[in-house]
Amino acid sequence: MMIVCAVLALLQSDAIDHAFVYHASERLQRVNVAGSFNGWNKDADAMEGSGDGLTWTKHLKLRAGSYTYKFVLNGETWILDPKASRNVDDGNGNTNSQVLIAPSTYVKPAVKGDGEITTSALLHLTEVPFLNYDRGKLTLSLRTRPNDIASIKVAVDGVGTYPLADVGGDEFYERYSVNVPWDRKRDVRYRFVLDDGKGLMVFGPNGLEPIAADKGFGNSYVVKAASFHPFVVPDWVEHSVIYHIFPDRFANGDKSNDPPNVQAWDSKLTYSSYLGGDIAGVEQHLSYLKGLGISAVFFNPVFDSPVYHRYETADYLRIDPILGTNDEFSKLTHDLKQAGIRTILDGVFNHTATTFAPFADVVKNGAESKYTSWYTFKSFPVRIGENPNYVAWFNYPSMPKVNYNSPDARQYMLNVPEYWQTKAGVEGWRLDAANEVDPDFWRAFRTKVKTLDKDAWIVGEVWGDGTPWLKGDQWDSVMNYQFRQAVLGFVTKTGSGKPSDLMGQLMRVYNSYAPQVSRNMMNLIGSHDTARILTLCEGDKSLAKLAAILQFTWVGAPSIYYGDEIGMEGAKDPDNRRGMTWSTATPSNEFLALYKTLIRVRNENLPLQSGDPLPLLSDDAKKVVAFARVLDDKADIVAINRDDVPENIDLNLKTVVGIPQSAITVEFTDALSGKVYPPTQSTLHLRLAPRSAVVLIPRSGSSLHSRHDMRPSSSVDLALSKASAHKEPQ
Ligand SMILES: [Ca+2]
Ligand SMILES: [Ca+2]
Repeated sequence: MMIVCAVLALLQSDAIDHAFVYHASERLQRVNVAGSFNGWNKDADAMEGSGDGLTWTKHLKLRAGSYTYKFVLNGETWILDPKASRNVDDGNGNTNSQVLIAPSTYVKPAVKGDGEITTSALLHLTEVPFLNYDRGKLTLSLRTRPNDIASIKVAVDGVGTYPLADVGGDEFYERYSVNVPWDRKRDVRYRFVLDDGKGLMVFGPNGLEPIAADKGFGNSYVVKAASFHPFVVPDWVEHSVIYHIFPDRFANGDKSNDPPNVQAWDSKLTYSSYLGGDIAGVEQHLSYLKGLGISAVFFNPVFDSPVYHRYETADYLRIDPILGTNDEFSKLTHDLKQAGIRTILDGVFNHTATTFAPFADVVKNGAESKYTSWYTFKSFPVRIGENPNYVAWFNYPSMPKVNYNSPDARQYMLNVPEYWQTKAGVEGWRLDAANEVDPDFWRAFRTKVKTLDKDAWIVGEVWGDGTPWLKGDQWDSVMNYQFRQAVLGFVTKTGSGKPSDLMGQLMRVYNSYAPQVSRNMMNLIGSHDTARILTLCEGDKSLAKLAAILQFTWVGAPSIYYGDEIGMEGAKDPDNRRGMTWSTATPSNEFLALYKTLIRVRNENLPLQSGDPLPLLSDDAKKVVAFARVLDDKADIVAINRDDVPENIDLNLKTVVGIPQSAITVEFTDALSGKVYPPTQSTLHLRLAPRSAVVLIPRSGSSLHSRHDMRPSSSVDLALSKASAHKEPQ
């Protein structure tokens, strides 16, 4: 309890009063401010108007950070702040005003070695992401003010002292981090030792103290081996490639189960079109899925529902008859499993359909129903229609929100994973609108799912930061829309196209989670909720391909939205949900060829699945980005030229901290072109065609050192001289 209070005090000390002010040119009835701090809710923060209705002000307590916002005039007109210091593109073509809230303690500039440390910025918690256990190492991190402290070490009682490395940050906070080997058998007692030029200071749970004031190994954090529970995520995910199927639109394998209002497969879509896709259709394309090399399928909802997208569930224990039967589905999942493909289902637990039996019972019996506690009714009888008299998702009358304070509702929903994991061997759940459901329900859900199958995967739908749910008690992963945002910013014509933006955002997202969670991310470049990648690239195939290359080489499990692998186009919903164009899924399809290569390359190379990311180059002038994926003594190297002209780059790998020397002095093969790069002692010369990439894979047994062992030294000299005389690849 005390620890919790201390943490709260620390976090609250960050809250800063900020006044949003808007000067109107004509009298307004009301003005609100909506932004990233209130979920873009246009009604949440009403501004206070002056008597003449011209000047509007709202004070908000915000934690230090960067926020985007707009003003909403008279409840309907969204405008930028005319006095904003900066307006920023959100990557989807929308521009918002941005405000940076600096902590109040930042008035004096930070300087390294001046003896002054901004204590309000110092933060360490004995939980993710400040403390994490992964692959035999304990990672300890400290948050500080940027450019403030000359050196930081962590002293581990009885073990030693380790220097922390700067692992990145933002305008306000820098993160320093170190890996300490830990066998999880002994307790770990540690504290941070800060040197800023006026004697060593100790930072621990009691705050910052001069080291002289410290008795013994006091003011230390303790991790008890016996009670420590590492955040373990299913290991198979990082080794997987996911294929995302929208059931009504993938393939119609059984015309006999089509709904009466079914449309032609290639017809223009509305928000209520049925095309008749079904389980038989997936079954009939099993060899296609297997041929792609994917290892998991994520299905959008498959349960009985009154709507084609099935995000309104009428029966959680029944496959929609338009798709097939429970037994057909169970046969499919087992056939998939036979082909090495796991099944992930879409769980819509936030709300139900109004035809779901418990809700329908309340509609019929009103206050007398035994199901009234399953939802939040404001009055009876139930009124389904505009402004319903019950809590509903976004106030949509067709989506009444489940009340998880009801033990009966909770019990029923917890039975759902049990049924499908047992019946059909389902191995993962994607949770719809997951950030809106009571976290207590997710904790119970996790316990249930993992008790049935400790390797089952739980991935939440969150479009932004997923850290609140990714500390080990709720989910394993999120749909990584932040990854998509970074990629779009790089490849689309409306994005900045800057390698430094791409790498900065990718690393920021990577660092915000525990490494095992980042490797477990569901990395997508499109979904049923977004326009397709090729359309966002305005039909420019080379740019869409670069997005795919990033998806398959960055940290996290790639998730292919059906049809992206054959270059399908589609603007936002409903156009992004077209029927799969099977006629174009041919060997001559250039996207299909690339995707198959990328899937194979990823499947065959462990560093691409499990390696740590290491930025190598972000050259904004050349528009070239390069990074490595380092695993043990191996490093795969990816370089991408976003520019319209060829670029030459030199990667001086020897100077990069974090790449083992043995991973540099090897022969590399570009997995995309097959071109071989002979071993070099330090610098890799690359000539990159316009809008192209190389994915360099070390050839096993090709290192200079292993050659040295086997051959006379002159061979090594020859290899070296070849490397130094090596002409740029054409
Ligand atoms: Ca300082
Ligand atoms: Ca059908």
